Amino acid sequence: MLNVVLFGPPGAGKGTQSAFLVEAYGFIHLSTGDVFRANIKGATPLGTLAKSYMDQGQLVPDSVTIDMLAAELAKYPAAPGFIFDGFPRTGPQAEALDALLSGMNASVTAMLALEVPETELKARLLERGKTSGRPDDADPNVIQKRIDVYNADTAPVQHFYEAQGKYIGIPGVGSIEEITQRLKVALDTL
Ligand code: B4P
Repeated sequence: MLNVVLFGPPGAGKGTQSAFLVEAYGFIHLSTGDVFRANIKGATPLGTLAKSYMDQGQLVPDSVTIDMLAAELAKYPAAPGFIFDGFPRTGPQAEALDALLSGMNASVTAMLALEVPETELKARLLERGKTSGRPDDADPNVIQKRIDVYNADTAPVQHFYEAQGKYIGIPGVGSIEEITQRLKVALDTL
């Protein structure tokens, strides 16, 4: 069972690439951003809480995010493998994921990290903001905040997986198809 963390800054293409990898490998796709947005759409208490952080470009608190991820994982006791998109984003989330998978007699196989320069990230997110209806893509200040939070809180998670020999960097600039191909080459070595 392959369990892959797809990592990278906001706008790196995690959600975009996950869709192709699910199609090719049959992973269960768990995107914390998607679950939060579904809760916002459904006007649940979790959605109201998450929105107050997401609209400011902040991370949703660890306790809330970890409990939500645990509940999502529990829905798939017989999964063929997971692709984690947007999780973990902090050290405590990375530790929680190891513990949760260990409880399922499983582990993270690898972290595939999409590497994209900041100028490209900003351009992609602003472009998506024209049509996505996502408040966190519409405001350049919020985009900058998301990138700053990534650099401060999320980028260090790379070291957690490097220490386990599980980090694989993937150049994330190029056509969407080219990047899918790079990810598949990396996955096929696992
Ligand atoms: P996410 O939903 O994870 O979103 P993201 O970081 O914006 O995006 P992603 O990298 O998936 O970008 P995409 O493929 O869409 O997070 C949103 C918010 O939720 C966070 O800021 C946080 O508040 C909260 N949250 C989520 N998880 C959390 C957690 N674990 N803990 C705490 N809070 C959490 O690509 C972006 C754009 O680029 C698209 O328009 C796409 O078409 C384009 N694009 C993709 N690949 C391209 C390419 N190769 N060339 C050109 N454009 C490309």
